[in-house]
Amino acid sequence: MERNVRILGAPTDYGANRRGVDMGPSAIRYAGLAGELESAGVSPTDAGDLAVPHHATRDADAGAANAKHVQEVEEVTTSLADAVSTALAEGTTPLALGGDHSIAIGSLVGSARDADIGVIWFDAHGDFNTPSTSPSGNVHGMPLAAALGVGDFAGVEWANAAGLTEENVAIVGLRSVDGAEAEAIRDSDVTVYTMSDIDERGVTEVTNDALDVATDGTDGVHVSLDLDWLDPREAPGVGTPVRGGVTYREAHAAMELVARSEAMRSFELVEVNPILDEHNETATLATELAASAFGKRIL
Ligand code: Z70
Ligand code: MN
Ligand code: MN
Ligand code: MN
Repeated sequence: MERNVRILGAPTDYGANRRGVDMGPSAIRYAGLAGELESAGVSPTDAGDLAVPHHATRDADAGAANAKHVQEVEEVTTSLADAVSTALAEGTTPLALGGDHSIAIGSLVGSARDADIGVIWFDAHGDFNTPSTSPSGNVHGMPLAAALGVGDFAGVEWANAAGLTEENVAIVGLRSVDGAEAEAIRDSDVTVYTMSDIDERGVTEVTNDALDVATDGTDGVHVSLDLDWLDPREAPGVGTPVRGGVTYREAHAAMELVARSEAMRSFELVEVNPILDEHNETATLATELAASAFGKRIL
């Protein structure tokens, strides 16, 4: 049976420190997302964009210094969580378009509302800060900790993902982590594969191990793809580029393994920043990687 994919735009930059990622959903659509998904043999329906409060209507310094715009993040992620869980209940696969990575709180809460899920977090960053550890106060550096209820996020109902536990979370491609954040990751039961692991063992073996972690005893996997997972040479249009990321080929290989596992129940593409991009190539790459994740074949 053909898989139906529901595209959910979340044009927000409230979790990030710079403007531009709020235009990600437009750029990804303009790059040809729907056509790429069709070429992967899935049937996409675009549900449009979620309502995001306009910057002009909000205090520029809203939120605490260690959790900037947290109220706006709560508003956006709460509506995304509802849209994701509704999409799943209606038999479709939600594909959320960021926006900054804070939207993952909504994807995870929604995907784990009525199921036990695992997560594969393809990212240069750990996104495991809490307001107490964050050097920036940007919530896009916190979504994994938030969904897992780590530290300050313990018992924060809007942010905690019910059917998600640390044992089923794998971070892949880590190469930039803050001091106290690293400590929190080490103290957790999350599994981490750094870029060194990919260097030593190859992206195929690492991704298969990550899939084992995320599928162990779960009903399905949420795949969170931060485009800064890739090397900035391949993906220049991101807010926080970090040298030494995966190549074009490695990224496709990983997404093809995701497709082959048939375990993906929800997906997101985040941190595309069209203002910093070159000829929309990062958005285009995002659409091609989505096609690979949904099973696009050459023959
Ligand atoms: C840093 C912080 C981050 C994404 C940057 C950066 C976090 N650790 N996450 N870009 N996606 O501010 O917490
Ligand atoms: Mn991220
Ligand atoms: Mn990142
Ligand atoms: Mn479990």
